Amino acid sequence: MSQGLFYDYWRSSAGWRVRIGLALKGFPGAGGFAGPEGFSRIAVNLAPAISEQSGEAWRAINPQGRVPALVLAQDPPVLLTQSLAILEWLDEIRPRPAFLPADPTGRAAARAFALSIACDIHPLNNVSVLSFLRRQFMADDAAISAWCQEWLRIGLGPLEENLRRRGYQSGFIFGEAPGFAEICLIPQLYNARRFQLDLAPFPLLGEVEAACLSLPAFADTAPERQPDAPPAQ
Ligand SMILES: N[C@@H](CCC(=O)N[C@@H](CS)C(=O)NCC(=O)O)C(=O)O
Repeated sequence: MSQGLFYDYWRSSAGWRVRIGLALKGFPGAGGFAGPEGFSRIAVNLAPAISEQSGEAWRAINPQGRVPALVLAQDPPVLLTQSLAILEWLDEIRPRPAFLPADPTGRAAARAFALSIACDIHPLNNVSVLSFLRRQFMADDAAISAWCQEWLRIGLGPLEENLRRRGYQSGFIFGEAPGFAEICLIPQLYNARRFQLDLAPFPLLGEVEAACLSLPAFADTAPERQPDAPPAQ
């Protein structure tokens, strides 16, 4: 019997946030395998040709249709959605290691960094948004790529500047350990590469990424390591 079900998709960057969160908090199974102390991971296939997110079976569980989601094994079962709400919940049920700095000002800054990604960058590159651009405005691959790169550049630039102004040189952003900011940033940089954005103008964000990917909680939960990822070519 696991703690519940974790609905995810290998290439979902919001899902990767929760995989990292579960791993940092020491829940077994965050890398994609079930365990009695962890969450059993169930893949929802978001690939355009399959679009399980629009299917009745998944909508009956999560009316919003998005991943990630947790269904806690309680009576009755409890649905948790929205990656940042799930991360807050994880931080509340297992306070160590903390996802936020101790001081209120640091907490606000770390939340702002994470929200810039989760609210201002990620939604514009989402599957449903890109599908609508193709369907409604006949956007081809080049147009989709230009769209994604534009919003990524506009979003990542101020985050690079944020790090420069705080005198960041290496390691984690808000202390000795990764938290909300890094958990949102690393999957977003993965997405940026997927959309062929040149990351050379963001060297400090690259430093944060290197520090994070040296940790198993980030490396072992990477998209390609998930059981529903297609085999490497
Ligand atoms: N704000 C939500 C975003 C969730 C979300 O949009 N997930 C994407 C995958 S990364 C999704 O399910 N997309 C389906 C769609 O766009 O139809 C969160 O942080 O959990």
